[in-house]
Amino acid sequence: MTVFDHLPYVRFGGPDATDPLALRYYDKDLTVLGRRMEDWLRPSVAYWHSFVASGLDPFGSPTHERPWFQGEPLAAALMKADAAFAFMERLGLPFFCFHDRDVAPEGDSARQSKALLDRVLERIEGQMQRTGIRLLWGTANLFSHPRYMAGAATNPDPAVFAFAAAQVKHALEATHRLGGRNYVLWGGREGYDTLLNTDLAREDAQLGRFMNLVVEHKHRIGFTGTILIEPKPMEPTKHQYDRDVATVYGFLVRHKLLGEVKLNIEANHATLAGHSFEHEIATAASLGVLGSVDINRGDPQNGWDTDQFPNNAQDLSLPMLEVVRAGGLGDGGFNFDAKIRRQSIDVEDLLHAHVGGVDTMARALLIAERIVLDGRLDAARAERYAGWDGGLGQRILAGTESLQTLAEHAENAAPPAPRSGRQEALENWVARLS
Ligand code: XLS
Ligand code: NI
Ligand code: NI
Repeated sequence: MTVFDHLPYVRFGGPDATDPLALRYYDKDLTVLGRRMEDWLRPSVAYWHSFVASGLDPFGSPTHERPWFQGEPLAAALMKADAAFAFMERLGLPFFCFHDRDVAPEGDSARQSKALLDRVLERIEGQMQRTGIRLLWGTANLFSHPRYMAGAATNPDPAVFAFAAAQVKHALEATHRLGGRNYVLWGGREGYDTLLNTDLAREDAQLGRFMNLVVEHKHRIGFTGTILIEPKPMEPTKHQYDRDVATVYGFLVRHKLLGEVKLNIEANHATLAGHSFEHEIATAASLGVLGSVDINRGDPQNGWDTDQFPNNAQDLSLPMLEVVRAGGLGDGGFNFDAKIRRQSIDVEDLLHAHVGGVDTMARALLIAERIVLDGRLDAARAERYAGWDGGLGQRILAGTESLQTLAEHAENAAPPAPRSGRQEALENWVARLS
């Protein structure tokens, strides 16, 4: 018996359904632009937010009661695993994601922590086989324990680096064992709180070495999934080194990791970095490093990572359009890095949250489909750049023109006529298709 057993199995009911827990738009087998909806979205439940978060905030105690929050830690972890799969089975999404410390307790030593993790993995493996739910990605929690307060890979103490390396080795092997499709590195504490005590050059070198060690180990064990870095500009540190997509891209180039590592882009992290979510997805796609997405939303009035479930399909349609333009996420997916609010204390609230979230993504995908099928947006963009497809544009890009020849061209030609960017007309097209 688990606390989720009384919840209903979520079904597709269509837009006119009256059951509040029926899906209106997420019809997993529906063909959208030649692909099943589920294969576009590859939605995933985040173990930490759904089964570990307690409603604790900086001002107050936990508000969510779960039986596995108490008792002997290993027994509690096994109970949590059974409950998590009972919930996910009822929800019916294909994937989940976890940190090592979400699923298993930390032991007194690195060795004991690994043994505890292995013990819980057996249970999770059984549950995965029973339910058919797959692992989108695994990761290591290198930010909660006090040993990581000054960073994991970027810690001033190499002994902490070694501890983090052991943890990532175990978590990567656990991900491999469960058939995970990706492994995520989120550098929560890889940054600084003050420059007064921080050596930026050293910390960059340490982080680059760490990422290379992870990639080497991936190949050593034959893990075929993708290693992903998840950018975030701040919180918990004042400044995080993996600030945004462009910054991480520079890091990958600097440390020769291009082609080995892609990015996991989170909606709320994009906005914290001062970008739109669609900007971060489009940037990653244009640089060839789009890997996966952590889907959530922030709150425009709160300047932190509120990790709420998405509920606005129109907002999400432009990020979704960028994913569709990129041809999808490949082995990645949309992981609900989102949690229910502190006052949402009924277990049903967790199901409402996911049903609404996945329906919002489905609606956004359907809007993106209409935009693509309509074709005017892509046609307008292609037309805007048409000059670069032949003649002068192609010669410039091919490197056969010089400043000298271009100056001669400009001096002999009529001045170019400005053309409208047509933003309002394009916005109207999009709005009418939404
Ligand atoms: C926190 C991050 C975290 C990562 C996984 O802000 O989003 O949840 O996705 O460590
Ligand atoms: Ni995330
Ligand atoms: Ni986040």
